[in-house]
Amino acid sequence: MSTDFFKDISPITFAGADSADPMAFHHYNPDEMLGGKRMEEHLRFAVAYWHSFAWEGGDPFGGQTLERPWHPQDTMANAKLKADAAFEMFRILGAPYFCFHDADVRPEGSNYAENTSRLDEMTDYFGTKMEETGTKLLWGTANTFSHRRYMSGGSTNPDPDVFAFMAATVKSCMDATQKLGGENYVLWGGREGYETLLNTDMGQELDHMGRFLNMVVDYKHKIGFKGAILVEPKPQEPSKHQYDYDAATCFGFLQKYGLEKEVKLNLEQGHAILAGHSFEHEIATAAALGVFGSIDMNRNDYQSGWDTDQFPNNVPEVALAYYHILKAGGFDTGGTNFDAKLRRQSLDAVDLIASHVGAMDVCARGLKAAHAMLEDGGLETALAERYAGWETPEARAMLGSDLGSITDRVLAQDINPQPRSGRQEILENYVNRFV
Ligand code: XUL
Ligand code: CO
Repeated sequence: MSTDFFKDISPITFAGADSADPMAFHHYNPDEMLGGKRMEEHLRFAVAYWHSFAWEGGDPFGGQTLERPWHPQDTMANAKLKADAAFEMFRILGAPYFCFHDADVRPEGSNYAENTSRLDEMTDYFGTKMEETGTKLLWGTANTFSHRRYMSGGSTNPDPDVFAFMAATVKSCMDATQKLGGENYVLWGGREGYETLLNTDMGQELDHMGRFLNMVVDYKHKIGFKGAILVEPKPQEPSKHQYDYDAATCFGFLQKYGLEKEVKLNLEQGHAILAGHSFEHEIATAAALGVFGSIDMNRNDYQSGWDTDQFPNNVPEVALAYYHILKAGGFDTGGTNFDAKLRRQSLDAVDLIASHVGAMDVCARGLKAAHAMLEDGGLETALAERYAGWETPEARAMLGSDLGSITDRVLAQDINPQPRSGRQEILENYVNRFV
């Protein structure tokens, strides 16, 4: 089936930085080589099905603003129409990947069996579309947070029947992801947290969540899924206290439940900011701990203080994020997912395309700046100089010694360190040359 939803919009092509055409790429040139790798392969863009096709424009004060030919989203016929439009958009953008939750792609059924048979039917429909268009699946995931059954959590729910329903739902989504050749499987624990300790046994909830994640990893190996299992940290919202607060918290959790070699992280810019971190801090933390996986490249509004899921538009921020990704060796199975939605007044098909075009350009600019900084090596040289003292045999030997021997050396050599400038402003000025 084809739709006429995007009928007046031609495929987006690279027109260069001097072009004023709003429906062209000015920086994203998929074939441009950066360090022996095509830009497309560096960035690995993905469109989030939920925000771009399932979200209807509601906010806490008002309902639907977006009117789409596939509304209302309660029939399989409309689910297929939505899929037709989605794959049409992936083609127009030249986006190599997409991501989806079960609930985005199929109408809610009356029970688990109906949900699963609908998901299976849509999985087959996607399979055909993916073959036709060449679009690939970056990751699949289950929505175990929107339905009222999950209001007190999924794997952390006090009701074991909810745990069971959620576990079976995740299994069905892992099966769908496997069938479609997905390169990762993501778990965002939207309701895995609590509102008040007055009604919460935190230790028991964490143990259940750890046990559940072990089951996910076991099932991955059982079905021979080759992709990565990724957990997505977020500090607040919807639960007041989320167990997957940030990258460091997630790592501690993974380690406690023996999963730090099996599970990596999908980091989101907006979630990093909500946790009081910069995005590059979260990326560098995950990389240092060996659990960096993939990113959701959507920002929040800095004034509103909640998760507004806006398309990225800040090149210096994006550049530092890609700098740390490149430094960590770039993406393996991960990629750049736009978990971003339009503003609710952006009603038209053209808005949906333009938002992604702009975001892809911002990321391309950031990537180019990051690559140029790495090639130039200025930041790495400054780091090497700052830590040069640790290259001496004496300093290295100290790490293998003990407090008593260190004290003897301090006394014998009268070690009396003098502070040295951290050069922060000079380094900030350096970065500014590239962005
Ligand atoms: C929610 C969020 C999710 C995950 C996938 O804030 O980011 O959409 O990316 O469930
Ligand atoms: Co996300």
